[in-house]
Amino acid sequence: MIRLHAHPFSTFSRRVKIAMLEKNIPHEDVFVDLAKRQQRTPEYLALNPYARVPTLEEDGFVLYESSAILMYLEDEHPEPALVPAGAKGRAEVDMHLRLCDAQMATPAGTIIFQKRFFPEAKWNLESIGKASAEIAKHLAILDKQLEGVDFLVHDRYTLADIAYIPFLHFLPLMVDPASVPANVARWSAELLARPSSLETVPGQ
Ligand SMILES: N[C@@H](CCC(=O)N[C@@H](CS)C(=O)NCC(=O)O)C(=O)O
Repeated sequence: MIRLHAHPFSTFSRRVKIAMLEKNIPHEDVFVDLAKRQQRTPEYLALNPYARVPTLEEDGFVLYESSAILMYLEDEHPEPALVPAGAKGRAEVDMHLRLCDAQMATPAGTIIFQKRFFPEAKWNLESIGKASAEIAKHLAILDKQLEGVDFLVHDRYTLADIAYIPFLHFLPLMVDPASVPANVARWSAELLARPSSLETVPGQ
């Protein structure tokens, strides 16, 4: 049985949880209380020495880094496929996973963390403004890639889209909603409306 060590507010945990729901993979959720710094207990550090969630555990096999976990789940539970068959489709999904982490997750983290967990008086507006500009630049690139298609890779719902869902959820916190380009807005609305997205909406 798979155990998924995660936190419901964690964007990286949410993408794994969504893939597991889409693939209907039986698993046990293990809540890691980040607020109580449970990720730093000796027991958790023995599993994941980087003290982060998510971590997947399956019969003594331990894996962390959400993108690696997503690819492992795809290989072990290929139906329904969330990666197109063949080297090119797989490489394109991999490319988008990396770009999501490099161009979206990093600046998104700067904004989401401050706006969700700190009072407004403590926000660092300079870092938020810089992160927001980086995200806007990335959204413009995604918008071109989404011209005339519903999804990022081969016009099919894949892990590439799933990786973005937790960040798209917070788009209104990160950029002026009126400035979100049309194709990204359409894509985001479709992704966020899926049952697996609705089931994993983070609380307040
Ligand atoms: N690259 C990692 C990032 C994981 C990550 O940063 N997780 C955050 C929560 S979203 C975390 O565990 N933070 C705990 C901490 O920094 O103490 C992945 O893809 O899994």
